[in-house]
Amino acid sequence: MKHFSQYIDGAFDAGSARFDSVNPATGEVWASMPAASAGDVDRAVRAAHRAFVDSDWSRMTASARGRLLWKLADLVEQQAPRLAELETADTGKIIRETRAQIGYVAAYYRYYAGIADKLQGAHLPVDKPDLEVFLRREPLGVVAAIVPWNSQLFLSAVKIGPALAAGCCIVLKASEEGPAPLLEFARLVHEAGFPPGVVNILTGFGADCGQALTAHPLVARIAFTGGPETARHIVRNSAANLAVTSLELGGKSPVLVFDDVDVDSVCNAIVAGIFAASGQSCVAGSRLLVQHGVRARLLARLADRARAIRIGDPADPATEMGPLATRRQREHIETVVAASLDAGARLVTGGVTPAGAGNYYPPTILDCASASTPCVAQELFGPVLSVLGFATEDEALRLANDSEFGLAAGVFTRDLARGHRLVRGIRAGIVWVNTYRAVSPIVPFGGYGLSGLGREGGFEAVLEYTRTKSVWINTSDAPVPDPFVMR
Ligand code: TXE
Repeated sequence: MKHFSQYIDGAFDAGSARFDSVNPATGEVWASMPAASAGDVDRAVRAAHRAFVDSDWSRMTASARGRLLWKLADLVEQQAPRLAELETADTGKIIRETRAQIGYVAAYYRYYAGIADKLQGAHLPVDKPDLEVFLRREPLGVVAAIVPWNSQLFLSAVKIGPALAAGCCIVLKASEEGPAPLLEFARLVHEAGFPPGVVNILTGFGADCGQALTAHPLVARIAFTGGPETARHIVRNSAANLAVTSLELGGKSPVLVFDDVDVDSVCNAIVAGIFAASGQSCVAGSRLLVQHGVRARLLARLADRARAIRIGDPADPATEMGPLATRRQREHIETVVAASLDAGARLVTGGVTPAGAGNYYPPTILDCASASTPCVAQELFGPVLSVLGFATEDEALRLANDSEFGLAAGVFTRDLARGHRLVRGIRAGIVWVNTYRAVSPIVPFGGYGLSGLGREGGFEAVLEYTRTKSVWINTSDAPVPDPFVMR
């Protein structure tokens, strides 16, 4: 049994209460985690506020901040195998994916390390004589970051990286599901040498820890990834501190496939889009929209490919798909799949929960006759692909936009003009054409509609952790004129 600590004000502590963490592949308790109380949250936010207002951090040059972030990136890279093992043990995400993703986490920290000393204000050519006006770009203050259980190291890098590059301090709440890699990451923050209070990492439950954090009066910025229901709660909660808030909330992303494509190559992209991370990914391409001419061929090919996926122990490098992170998540998927079959969907493959330990669920494809089938409308956050056919480009676009979400979309066609028309028409924050799932630190990430507010990744994400201050300087030696005479 492993024991993890939380990290507050530069020190590790066990927390006042604890809870057990279950390995999703075995169903066994393997680690004990701190459950942060409202008091722990208050301590962490006050430490972050002190660090922001008056500390080595608040006096540090932007270049020195960048160097610290760079050091953190190096440590993440050095410790990647250990962090990957912990993430696999605590979330069931397969070791191939955790290793690859943690390499990317280091790249995100490096990208933001480089931006720290490139944030600039501006000089404004104001329309008045004898006045110099410039804008200072200043950090917002204390950031409350909340992440869910999928990809915790990655989802926190896209918050911690820009927040620190901008000069903010941060209190991050890991999810109560699978927090081990983030609590271990806190050790790297410590080793990198960030002054106490600059980064605080807690884990605990939404109702007490999450609630106390997002309503804290000293919080100036909230960065959240999770479900839309929690997001609504957080936005209501933030009425207390009027914090600037960004929300990244998943999706029901469409993948549009036209008759002119190469079926084998598209098949690989679709499989990666929906079955990677067992479908527990905000950008999962979970709605396949396929033109009638290629529908039967593509479905047969996809079914063969899905059946060939090696499902098993997530810690085995040969495994291609692991369990779901929680039993609750699997039960939700079982319910929606059953309702979809009742509503007339045809089971192409999968759909049957295997016997035995662990939260396993097979790669599943449902061919649906109507957009109102439950699996087409709801985000399942699991390895379930819902398929709808279409005849024309207009129909494909209408179906693609028929969702309250709008995070990502894929378009597969060899017709360049059609590709561009669809890029313009699709309501989503990311559109991939003839590829799927590509990400980069340099490219913003975020959604339309219920997929959220704000952007993570890329340069503009750092600006969302800053505000401007307008400074007016009188350069004239003349006395200040009579205030009752307009000039
Ligand atoms: O998320 P929650 P869950 C979607 C996906 C999934 C559903 C629910 O469809 O099935 O959301 O997932 C914290 N105040 N996505 O239950 O509950 C909580 O402790 C403050 C999409 O995991 O939103 C955790 O740290 N915080 C998504 C975090 O919010 C609160 C990824 C997320 O939990 C809180 C995950 C409160 N009142 C789920 N209540 C994506 N964008 O990738 C809970 N939390």
